[in-house]
Amino acid sequence: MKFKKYLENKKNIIDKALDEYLPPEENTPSIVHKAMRYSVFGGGKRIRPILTLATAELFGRDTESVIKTACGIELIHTFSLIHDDLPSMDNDDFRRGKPSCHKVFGEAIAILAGDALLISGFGLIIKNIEVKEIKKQSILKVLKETSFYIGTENMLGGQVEDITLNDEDIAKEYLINLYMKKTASLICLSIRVGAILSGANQKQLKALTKYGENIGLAFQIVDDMLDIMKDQRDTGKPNYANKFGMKESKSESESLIKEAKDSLNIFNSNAETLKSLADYLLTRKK
Ligand code: GRG
Repeated sequence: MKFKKYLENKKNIIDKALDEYLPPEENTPSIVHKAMRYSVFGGGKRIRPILTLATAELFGRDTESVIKTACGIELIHTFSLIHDDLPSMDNDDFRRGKPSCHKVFGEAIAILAGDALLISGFGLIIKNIEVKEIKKQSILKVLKETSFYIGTENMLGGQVEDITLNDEDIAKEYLINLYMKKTASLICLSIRVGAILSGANQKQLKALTKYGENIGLAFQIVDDMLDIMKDQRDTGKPNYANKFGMKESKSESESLIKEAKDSLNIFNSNAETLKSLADYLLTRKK
Protein backbone atom coordinates (compact mmCIF):
# COMPACT_ATOMS: atom_id res chain seq x y z
CA MET A 1 0.00 0.00 0.00
CA LYS A 2 2.82 2.36 0.95
CA PHE A 3 4.57 1.66 -2.35
CA LYS A 4 1.34 2.09 -4.36
CA LYS A 5 1.06 5.57 -2.81
CA TYR A 6 4.69 6.27 -3.75
CA LEU A 7 3.97 5.42 -7.40
CA GLU A 8 0.78 7.51 -7.45
CA ASN A 9 2.53 10.47 -5.89
CA LYS A 10 5.44 10.38 -8.35
CA LYS A 11 3.09 9.94 -11.32
CA ASN A 12 1.12 13.04 -10.25
CA ILE A 13 4.32 15.08 -9.95
CA ILE A 14 5.48 13.94 -13.39
CA ASP A 15 2.09 14.60 -15.02
CA LYS A 16 2.02 18.12 -13.59
CA ALA A 17 5.58 18.84 -14.75
CA LEU A 18 4.89 17.49 -18.26
CA ASP A 19 1.84 19.73 -18.51
CA GLU A 20 4.00 22.69 -17.56
CA TYR A 21 6.82 21.84 -19.99
CA LEU A 22 4.77 20.99 -23.10
CA PRO A 23 3.63 23.84 -25.37
CA PRO A 24 -0.08 24.76 -24.95
CA GLU A 25 -2.38 23.23 -27.58
CA GLU A 26 -3.44 26.61 -28.91
CA ASN A 27 0.13 27.65 -29.76
CA THR A 28 1.10 27.30 -33.44
CA PRO A 29 1.43 24.64 -34.86
CA SER A 30 -1.65 23.79 -32.82
CA ILE A 31 -2.36 20.44 -34.51
CA VAL A 32 1.11 19.12 -33.64
CA HIS A 33 0.88 20.36 -30.04
CA LYS A 34 -2.54 18.68 -29.75
CA ALA A 35 -1.11 15.40 -31.07
CA MET A 36 1.88 15.61 -28.69
CA ARG A 37 -0.40 16.15 -25.71
CA TYR A 38 -2.84 13.46 -26.88
CA SER A 39 -0.08 10.85 -26.71
CA VAL A 40 1.77 12.16 -23.66
CA PHE A 41 -1.46 12.24 -21.61
CA GLY A 42 -2.84 8.98 -23.02
CA GLY A 43 -2.56 6.91 -19.84
CA GLY A 44 1.14 5.99 -19.59
CA LYS A 45 2.43 4.51 -16.33
CA ARG A 46 5.49 6.86 -16.21
CA ILE A 47 7.79 3.98 -15.24
CA ARG A 48 10.90 5.52 -16.81
CA PRO A 49 10.72 8.99 -15.19
CA ILE A 50 9.79 7.36 -11.87
CA LEU A 51 12.97 5.28 -12.17
CA THR A 52 14.99 8.47 -12.73
CA LEU A 53 13.47 10.12 -9.65
CA ALA A 54 13.91 6.99 -7.51
CA THR A 55 17.57 6.68 -8.57
CA ALA A 56 18.22 10.32 -7.68
CA GLU A 57 16.59 9.69 -4.27
CA LEU A 58 19.01 6.84 -3.70
CA PHE A 59 21.76 9.49 -3.71
CA GLY A 60 19.80 11.87 -1.50
CA ARG A 61 18.75 14.17 -4.37
CA ASP A 62 15.27 15.66 -4.47
CA THR A 63 12.74 15.44 -7.32
CA GLU A 64 13.34 19.05 -8.41
CA SER A 65 16.99 18.34 -9.22
CA VAL A 66 16.22 15.78 -11.98
CA ILE A 67 12.56 16.27 -12.95
CA LYS A 68 13.33 17.96 -16.29
CA THR A 69 15.57 15.11 -17.40
CA ALA A 70 13.03 12.55 -16.13
CA CYS A 71 10.30 14.23 -18.20
CA GLY A 72 12.66 14.44 -21.19
CA ILE A 73 13.03 10.66 -21.09
CA GLU A 74 9.23 10.27 -20.94
CA LEU A 75 8.86 12.47 -24.05
CA ILE A 76 11.41 10.32 -25.88
CA HIS A 77 9.49 7.20 -24.77
CA THR A 78 6.23 8.70 -26.08
CA PHE A 79 7.89 9.56 -29.40
CA SER A 80 8.98 5.93 -29.75
CA LEU A 81 5.42 4.68 -29.10
CA ILE A 82 3.89 7.03 -31.71
CA HIS A 83 6.39 5.93 -34.35
CA ASP A 84 6.12 2.27 -33.30
CA ASP A 85 2.35 2.35 -33.98
CA LEU A 86 2.66 3.83 -37.49
CA PRO A 87 1.42 1.78 -40.47
CA SER A 88 5.00 1.47 -41.74
CA MET A 89 6.12 -0.02 -38.40
CA ASP A 90 3.76 -2.12 -36.22
CA ASN A 91 0.59 -0.72 -37.76
CA ASP A 92 -1.33 -0.57 -34.49
CA ASP A 93 -4.69 1.19 -34.49
CA PHE A 94 -4.79 1.32 -30.70
CA ARG A 95 -2.44 2.35 -27.91
CA ARG A 96 -3.44 1.93 -24.26
CA GLY A 97 -6.98 1.05 -25.40
CA LYS A 98 -7.41 4.35 -27.29
CA PRO A 99 -6.97 5.14 -31.01
CA SER A 100 -3.27 5.59 -31.74
CA CYS A 101 -1.91 9.03 -32.61
CA HIS A 102 -1.95 8.50 -36.41
CA LYS A 103 -5.56 7.23 -36.27
CA VAL A 104 -6.66 10.51 -34.68
CA PHE A 105 -4.37 13.03 -36.39
CA GLY A 106 -3.27 11.27 -39.58
CA GLU A 107 0.11 9.81 -40.38
CA ALA A 108 1.96 13.01 -41.32
CA ILE A 109 1.01 14.85 -38.11
CA ALA A 110 1.77 11.75 -35.99
CA ILE A 111 5.28 11.56 -37.50
CA LEU A 112 5.81 15.26 -36.82
CA ALA A 113 4.41 15.00 -33.27
CA GLY A 114 6.83 12.13 -32.63
CA ASP A 115 9.73 14.15 -34.06
CA ALA A 116 8.73 17.14 -31.91
CA LEU A 117 8.68 14.97 -28.77
CA LEU A 118 12.13 13.59 -29.53
CA ILE A 119 13.50 17.12 -30.00
CA SER A 120 11.70 18.41 -26.89
CA GLY A 121 13.06 15.46 -24.91
CA PHE A 122 16.62 16.57 -25.61
CA GLY A 123 15.56 20.18 -24.95
CA LEU A 124 14.32 19.27 -21.48
CA ILE A 125 17.50 17.37 -20.65
CA ILE A 126 19.48 20.52 -21.50
CA LYS A 127 17.08 22.63 -19.40
CA ASN A 128 18.20 20.62 -16.35
CA ILE A 129 21.24 22.93 -16.45
CA GLU A 130 19.03 25.50 -14.66
CA VAL A 131 19.30 23.45 -11.46
CA LYS A 132 22.17 25.02 -9.48
CA GLU A 133 23.49 21.92 -7.71
CA ILE A 134 23.78 19.87 -10.95
CA LYS A 135 27.24 19.94 -12.55
CA LYS A 136 27.23 21.17 -16.19
CA GLN A 137 29.60 18.36 -17.09
CA SER A 138 27.03 15.78 -15.98
CA ILE A 139 24.41 17.28 -18.34
CA LEU A 140 26.82 16.81 -21.26
CA LYS A 141 27.36 13.21 -20.17
CA VAL A 142 23.59 12.64 -20.01
CA LEU A 143 23.19 14.03 -23.55
CA LYS A 144 25.92 11.69 -24.82
CA GLU A 145 24.32 8.75 -22.99
CA THR A 146 20.88 9.55 -24.37
CA SER A 147 22.00 9.64 -27.99
CA PHE A 148 23.88 6.35 -27.44
CA TYR A 149 21.07 4.45 -25.67
CA ILE A 150 18.37 5.44 -28.18
CA GLY A 151 20.62 5.22 -31.25
CA THR A 152 21.37 2.61 -33.87
CA GLU A 153 23.34 0.38 -31.49
CA ASN A 154 20.49 0.29 -29.00
CA MET A 155 16.82 1.29 -29.15
CA LEU A 156 16.66 2.17 -32.84
CA GLY A 157 18.73 -0.89 -33.76
CA GLY A 158 16.46 -3.12 -31.68
CA GLN A 159 13.42 -1.71 -33.46
CA VAL A 160 15.01 -2.48 -36.85
CA GLU A 161 15.50 -6.12 -35.83
CA ASP A 162 12.02 -6.26 -34.32
CA ILE A 163 10.31 -5.22 -37.56
CA THR A 164 12.54 -7.13 -39.97
CA LEU A 165 13.17 -10.50 -38.30
CA ASN A 166 11.31 -13.66 -39.08
CA ASP A 167 10.00 -14.82 -35.69
CA GLU A 168 10.45 -18.50 -36.46
CA ASP A 169 14.22 -18.21 -36.83
CA ILE A 170 14.92 -16.56 -33.49
CA ALA A 171 17.03 -18.31 -30.85
CA LYS A 172 16.52 -17.35 -27.19
CA GLU A 173 19.87 -15.51 -26.89
CA TYR A 174 19.08 -13.52 -30.03
CA LEU A 175 15.66 -12.48 -28.73
CA ILE A 176 17.12 -11.47 -25.37
CA ASN A 177 19.73 -9.37 -27.19
CA LEU A 178 17.01 -7.73 -29.29
CA TYR A 179 14.97 -6.92 -26.13
CA MET A 180 18.08 -5.52 -24.48
CA LYS A 181 18.32 -3.00 -27.32
CA LYS A 182 14.65 -2.31 -28.09
CA THR A 183 13.30 -2.00 -24.54
CA ALA A 184 15.95 -2.37 -21.82
CA SER A 185 18.19 0.38 -23.23
CA LEU A 186 15.71 3.22 -22.56
CA ILE A 187 14.86 1.80 -19.12
CA CYS A 188 18.56 1.51 -18.34
CA LEU A 189 19.10 5.07 -19.56
CA SER A 190 16.37 6.36 -17.19
CA ILE A 191 18.31 4.93 -14.27
CA ARG A 192 21.78 5.92 -15.47
CA VAL A 193 20.80 9.57 -16.01
CA GLY A 194 19.41 9.78 -12.46
CA ALA A 195 22.70 8.36 -11.20
CA ILE A 196 24.96 10.54 -13.36
CA LEU A 197 23.16 13.76 -12.42
CA SER A 198 23.43 12.72 -8.77
CA GLY A 199 27.20 12.22 -8.94
CA ALA A 200 27.34 8.40 -8.76
CA ASN A 201 30.78 6.78 -8.84
CA GLN A 202 31.78 4.07 -11.35
CA LYS A 203 31.02 1.16 -9.00
CA GLN A 204 27.57 2.54 -8.23
CA LEU A 205 26.87 3.22 -11.92
CA LYS A 206 27.90 -0.32 -12.82
CA ALA A 207 25.55 -1.83 -10.21
CA LEU A 208 22.67 0.38 -11.36
CA THR A 209 23.32 -0.48 -15.02
CA LYS A 210 23.08 -4.20 -14.21
CA TYR A 211 19.82 -3.48 -12.34
CA GLY A 212 18.49 -1.49 -15.33
CA GLU A 213 19.38 -4.12 -17.91
CA ASN A 214 17.76 -6.90 -15.90
CA ILE A 215 14.54 -5.05 -15.08
CA GLY A 216 14.39 -3.85 -18.71
CA LEU A 217 14.55 -7.41 -20.03
CA ALA A 218 12.01 -8.61 -17.47
CA PHE A 219 9.76 -5.68 -18.42
CA GLN A 220 9.61 -6.77 -22.07
CA ILE A 221 9.04 -10.46 -21.21
CA VAL A 222 6.18 -9.45 -18.87
CA ASP A 223 4.84 -7.22 -21.67
CA ASP A 224 4.84 -10.23 -23.98
CA MET A 225 2.98 -12.30 -21.35
CA LEU A 226 0.38 -9.53 -20.95
CA ASP A 227 -0.08 -9.47 -24.75
CA ILE A 228 -0.73 -13.20 -24.76
CA MET A 229 -3.22 -12.82 -21.90
CA LYS A 230 -4.98 -10.11 -23.93
CA ASP A 231 -5.07 -12.69 -26.72
CA GLN A 232 -2.68 -10.76 -28.96
CA ARG A 233 -0.81 -13.89 -29.90
CA ASP A 234 -0.42 -13.31 -33.62
CA THR A 235 1.00 -9.84 -34.04
CA GLY A 236 3.71 -11.21 -36.34
CA LYS A 237 6.33 -9.70 -34.01
CA PRO A 238 8.84 -11.66 -31.95
CA ASN A 239 7.19 -12.54 -28.61
CA TYR A 240 9.12 -14.41 -25.89
CA ALA A 241 6.01 -15.86 -24.23
CA ASN A 242 4.58 -16.98 -27.54
CA LYS A 243 7.82 -18.67 -28.50
CA PHE A 244 8.98 -20.19 -25.20
CA GLY A 245 5.72 -20.48 -23.24
CA MET A 246 4.20 -18.72 -20.24
CA LYS A 247 5.86 -20.95 -17.63
CA GLU A 248 9.36 -20.31 -18.96
CA SER A 249 8.58 -16.57 -19.34
CA LYS A 250 7.43 -16.36 -15.72
CA SER A 251 10.52 -18.10 -14.39
CA GLU A 252 12.88 -16.09 -16.65
CA SER A 253 11.34 -12.76 -15.64
CA GLU A 254 11.43 -13.74 -11.94
CA SER A 255 15.09 -14.69 -12.11
CA LEU A 256 15.94 -11.42 -13.95
CA ILE A 257 14.19 -9.42 -11.23
CA LYS A 258 16.04 -11.34 -8.52
CA GLU A 259 19.34 -10.64 -10.25
CA ALA A 260 18.40 -6.97 -10.61
CA LYS A 261 17.67 -6.64 -6.91
CA ASP A 262 20.84 -8.51 -5.92
CA SER A 263 22.96 -6.07 -7.90
CA LEU A 264 21.70 -3.26 -5.59
CA ASN A 265 23.05 -4.88 -2.43
CA ILE A 266 26.02 -2.48 -2.40
CA PHE A 267 23.53 0.28 -1.47
CA ASN A 268 22.27 -1.62 1.62
CA SER A 269 18.81 -0.52 2.78
CA ASN A 270 18.90 2.71 0.70
CA ALA A 271 17.81 0.80 -2.41
CA GLU A 272 14.46 -0.44 -1.03
CA THR A 273 12.42 1.78 -3.39
CA LEU A 274 14.27 0.56 -6.50
CA LYS A 275 13.83 -3.02 -5.29
CA SER A 276 10.07 -2.46 -4.80
CA LEU A 277 9.93 -0.95 -8.31
CA ALA A 278 11.53 -4.11 -9.70
CA ASP A 279 8.91 -6.26 -7.93
CA TYR A 280 6.13 -4.04 -9.24
CA LEU A 281 7.29 -4.56 -12.85
CA LEU A 282 6.86 -8.29 -12.33
CA THR A 283 3.32 -8.07 -10.98
CA ARG A 284 1.95 -5.22 -13.11
CA LYS A 285 -1.31 -5.86 -14.92
CA LYS A 286 -0.93 -3.24 -17.71
C1 GRG B 1 15.20 6.33 -31.04
C2 GRG B 1 15.32 7.52 -33.25
C3 GRG B 1 14.75 6.43 -32.44
C4 GRG B 1 13.84 5.59 -32.95
C5 GRG B 1 13.04 4.71 -32.11
C6 GRG B 1 10.07 3.38 -32.86
C7 GRG B 1 11.36 2.99 -32.24
C8 GRG B 1 12.61 3.50 -32.85
C9 GRG B 1 11.43 2.16 -31.18
C10 GRG B 1 10.24 1.58 -30.51
C11 GRG B 1 10.67 0.75 -29.40
C12 GRG B 1 9.51 0.26 -28.61
C13 GRG B 1 8.12 0.76 -28.85
C14 GRG B 1 9.72 -0.66 -27.67
C15 GRG B 1 8.63 -1.23 -26.85
C16 GRG B 1 8.87 -0.92 -25.41
C17 GRG B 1 7.60 -1.10 -24.61
C18 GRG B 1 7.27 -2.43 -24.09
C19 GRG B 1 6.82 -0.03 -24.41
C20 GRG B 1 5.65 0.02 -23.52
O1 GRG B 1 6.10 0.68 -22.35
P1 GRG B 1 5.13 1.05 -21.16
O2 GRG B 1 4.26 -0.12 -20.82
O3 GRG B 1 4.25 2.19 -21.81
O4 GRG B 1 5.94 1.61 -20.06
P2 GRG B 1 3.21 3.20 -21.12
O5 GRG B 1 1.93 2.97 -21.88
O6 GRG B 1 3.06 2.87 -19.67
O7 GRG B 1 3.77 4.54 -21.36
